[in-house]
Parts: sequence; structure tokens; C-alpha cells
Amino acid sequence: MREEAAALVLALADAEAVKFGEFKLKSGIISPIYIDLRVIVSYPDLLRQVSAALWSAAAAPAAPFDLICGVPYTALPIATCISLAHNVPMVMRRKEVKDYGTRKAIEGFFSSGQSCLVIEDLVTSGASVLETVEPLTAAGLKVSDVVVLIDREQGGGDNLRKHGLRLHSAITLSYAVDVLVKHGRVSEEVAASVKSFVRSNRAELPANPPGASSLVAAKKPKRLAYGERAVLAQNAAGKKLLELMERKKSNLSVAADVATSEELLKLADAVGPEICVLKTHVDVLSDFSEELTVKLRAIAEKHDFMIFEDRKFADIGNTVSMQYEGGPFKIVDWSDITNAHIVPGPGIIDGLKLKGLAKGRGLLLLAEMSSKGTLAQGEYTAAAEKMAADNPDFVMGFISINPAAWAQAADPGFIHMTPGVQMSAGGDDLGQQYNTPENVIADRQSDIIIVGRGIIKAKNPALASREYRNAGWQAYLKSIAAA
Ligand code: S5P
Repeated sequence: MREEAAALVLALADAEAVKFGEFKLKSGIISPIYIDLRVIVSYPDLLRQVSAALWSAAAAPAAPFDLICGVPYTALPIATCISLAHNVPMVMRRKEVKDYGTRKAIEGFFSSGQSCLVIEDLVTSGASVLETVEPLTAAGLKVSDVVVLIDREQGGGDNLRKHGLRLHSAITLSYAVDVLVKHGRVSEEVAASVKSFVRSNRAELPANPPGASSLVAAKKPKRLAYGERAVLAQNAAGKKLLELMERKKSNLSVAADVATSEELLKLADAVGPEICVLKTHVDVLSDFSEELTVKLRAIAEKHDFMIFEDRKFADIGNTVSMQYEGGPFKIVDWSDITNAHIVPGPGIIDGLKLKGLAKGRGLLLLAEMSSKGTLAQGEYTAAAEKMAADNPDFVMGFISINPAAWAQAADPGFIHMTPGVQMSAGGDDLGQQYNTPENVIADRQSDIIIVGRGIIKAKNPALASREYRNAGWQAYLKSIAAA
């Protein structure tokens, strides 16, 4: 075995996967050694040798496993090679999917409870391994062992152990250096400088490695209270809403999807004491009038809530600007908040901002949707985040489903509002999907629950709104206490 390992070290050096000299790392530190295992795909024999070494390293010490998964990208061909050689099925982690809480982040067939061996080419801090382990465990797989070709011995093994993972290495960096010295490939001096570099450069895990949120939950920054975040909100309506939520102790928005002005006003008055936002779809009313908007504003004033016309603008900047201000609805005149799809690109924000900013209005971007089969996920969601970050004066937040799974740490100045909420999870016949208030606010880290039929179709909407308000607020209190 040792002979095979030594031969592998020499083959890696021949392929220039391990190089000595002065290499500037991403961190700016100068390293005397550089390891780049991506080159092994150019040498089929070497790839085979690497895979065999990893298999032997895992075979004895690792707990039995049903599946293997390579950490993208370098370890993918290695895992494939092992899968073929030993007839063990593989799963693949999609690197680009950020919202694995709700979407498919793991490709391939597996069932919950199966165990999966993680395969990696090089471990320094262990952060990349954690980024792959989290979606695997989130998908219901058990991960206890990780096998790596080269352990740089800079603390990755310890870091992974803290997360309940055992690291097995085919080769350690110090062993590789010893072999190369023995075969006259590097001098004793270089070897000494590599070993001293490794000793003095322990690689710590970042406080919150992207994609490893649940594994490092304990290290997450404390979730701020709504009132504390009001100061951080740059949009006037967003700031006002966070203050209102803190003052009123409500994170409930009612989706007032009713058919007439009379029903809408009656509902607004009934649920008004419990809500922070009344969400409307005025284009479903059979009798919309300006008078309705005046009365609605008076009720909002009386009960201290804001109005959100859920218009879901989706056109080019010039058109949405006209739609926001004109037509029969004149939304900008009476609605504190509206929302937009990002599919046209940032021009839609500019067009709405032109009319809304001076009036103190706020815009929510639809970053995710609650409906089955939605295309608003992954890169699309990330694009919404970026557009919001570019326009914090007018964008106040997002319509989102699982902000806890977003790649970026949430900007506390933005508000997340989540539709698809009922007291028990489920759905309707037209693709709507429901989660509970507790799940949305505490687990998914959203800020506001949007509840439609759960309240408006209840026998007593006022009573139902009180129940939802309590459920949403309790979940919030629990999550700020736990964070
Ligand atoms: O993704 C979304 C976005 C929105 S704004 N899914 C949604 O359901 N909505 C809206 O939330 C939808 O238009 C409706 O007004 C409300 C959900 O209503 P419910 O009756 O299913 O609770």
C-alpha cells in the first residue's frame, strides 16, 4: 500500500498537480507549494490510480455506505471512476442551486436515510466539503465519512470532526513531501519550508461558509429584531413597515382576495387590528373606484397597517411606469407597497422608481414563488438579490419562500414576505403550496406571513387572523431568542 501511495505521489508530481515555488494564494499569503488536482482528467491512468487510492482509503475505516458523492467539480470525475470500478451508485450535488431547502439540489436516485460517502480531492479548511454535505443531509441522506486524496493537514480534519464528520486521506501533505525528498524531486530545505508553512497556517472555517448554514447554525449572526432592522432599511416604506411590526407586534399580512369593494372594506376592518399589511388584488374587484381607495386608506390609518397592491408588474420600464401611475387603478397614489417580477431586468425597477420613490413607496421583488414548478429559483433568485442590492432606496425586500437557503447572508435592511401559508402544510388544486407560520418564520427565516384563504375563507376571519398573528409572532420570538 505504501509503495502504491509513493508511486501515486510521484505520478502527481509528474503531472504537475503538485508544484513547488512561490505561489500567491487567494488570501494573499505566499505558499511554497501549490496543488491543483484538476489536471488529473488529462491522464486516464492517473485518474484510475487516484480513484483506487481513494477507494482503499475509504474501504476499511469508513462506515458502510450506499452511495457516493464527489464534491464539485474536481472530485466529480474521481467519484465517477470509483462508481464504475466498484459498481456503487453515485449522486451529484448541483453547485448552482442555492435554495436546496425547496428545490432539487441533489441529482440521482436515492431514498431518505441512505448513507453517502463524500469524495474530495484536496482538503484545506473543509469548507468545500461542508458545502456539499449540507444539501446531502438536507435531502435526507446520512453523511458520516469523507475521503480525500490529499489532506493539507492545515486543520480540515479537526474542523470536519466538529461537524460530526470523519476525514480519511489517501495521502497527507507531509507524506507526499517526504516521498518527493526521498526521490530527489525536492530539496530538504523546500520540504522544511513546506512543513513549516503548513504548521503556521491553520485554515479556519469561515464563520458562515456559503451553503453550510445548518451545519454552522451555532455560528450564525444573531437574528435582529424588526425594530433594530428599521434603522438599517434604506427604503422609506420598508423602514416604516419594520417600525410598525415592532410597535404592533404583528408579522401577518392578509391577502384580501375578495370580489367586491364592500367585502374588501369589511374584511379590512375585521382583520385590521391584527395585521401589519393588507395585500390587495384590486383587478379582481367588480366595482373598483377611487372612493374605495380613500376608504381603504382611512381603515389603514385607523388600524395602523400598510397597503400592498400585489400587482406583479412584469413589463419594460416605460410601460410599468405608465401602469403604476395611470389606468383605472392609479396604484402609486394609494398603495404603500407594490411588487414586480425581475424577468425584464433592472429597467423595471427604474420605471417604477420614477413614480414611486418621491411618494415614499416601496417595491418587493418576486425572488421566489410558492407555486409548484416555479422557474423563480437558483440563479434567478440570486439575480433578484443582486437587483435589490443595487436599488436599496426603492426596493424594500422580496417575495420569497425560503430565504434561509439563499446563498448570501440576508441583508437585514430587506424584508421577506412569504405567501403560501396555512396552519397545516398542503396545497390547492391549482399548484399553490402551503407551509406553516412556524416553518416560514422560524425555519425559513422569513419576516412576514401572507395568508389568504386560511383567513378569508374562515367562518370568522377576525378570529382566524388573531390565530395566525399569534402563530407568526410566537415563531418570530422563538427565532430571535434562539439565534
Ligand atoms: O408566489 C406567490 C406570490 C404571491 S404574491 N404566491 C402567492 O400565492 N402569492 C399571492 O399570495 C397570491 O396571489 C395570493 O393573493 C396570496 C396567497 O393566497 P392563499 O389564499 O393561497 O393564501
